[in-house]
Amino acid sequence: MTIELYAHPFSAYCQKVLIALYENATPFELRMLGPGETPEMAELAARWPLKRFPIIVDDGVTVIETSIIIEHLGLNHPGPVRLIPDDPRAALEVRLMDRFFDNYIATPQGRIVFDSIRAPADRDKLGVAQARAMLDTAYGWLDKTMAGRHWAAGGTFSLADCAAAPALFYADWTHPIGQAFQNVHAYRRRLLERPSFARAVDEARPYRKLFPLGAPDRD
Ligand SMILES: N[C@@H](CCC(=O)N[C@@H](CS)C(=O)NCC(=O)O)C(=O)O
Repeated sequence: MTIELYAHPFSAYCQKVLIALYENATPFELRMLGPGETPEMAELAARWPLKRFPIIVDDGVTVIETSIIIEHLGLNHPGPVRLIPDDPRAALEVRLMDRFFDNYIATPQGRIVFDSIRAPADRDKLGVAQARAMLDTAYGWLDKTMAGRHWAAGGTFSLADCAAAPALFYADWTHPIGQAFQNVHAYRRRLLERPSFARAVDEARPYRKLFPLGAPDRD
């Protein structure tokens, strides 16, 4: 049975999974989410009441959470690109970097964007300031960590790079990466050149007007 992916092409976490699917040319059927209360949205809610996306349905089984989805794909639909190394210690480093990008880049980035679409009276000034400070600290740590590295966890493209690509892509739009962090800029450029991510970025271009802070005229 074909994998069903409930997703939207402009969503950062959906792009994380799309990269993994494109890396191994894994066949799937897109169940496009939104806008509004579509049947696909109702199916998502029925399968995962927290309604975070993407999810996949593989042979009738619902798989949630992007990192788990990518691990699931590696176990059940392996291809030539192994996104989790076989060596357990190397895999641990990949999982660490994946957590870093989700928790300390994508999460504060999302907090700033979601705050911007609230009514002015509901905005969280302190929360946004904390999110911006977290991004600056995370960029600084990443800049040191990436010195001498090509991909996030070393030599080969992995789950961590699937997480990094959309997270850094949108984070730089939301809270620009400082010029001092040249290793991060170079890594972000490498990610944009990776065909799997370049494809996800291209497919999302028609939706750039949805970016609440105004998409910059680049990338
Ligand atoms: N930890 C989740 C995060 C997924 C997530 O937050 N997805 C966003 C779309 S990029 C979402 O569902 N947003 C809707 C919402 O927050 O209500 C994962 O890795 O799958």
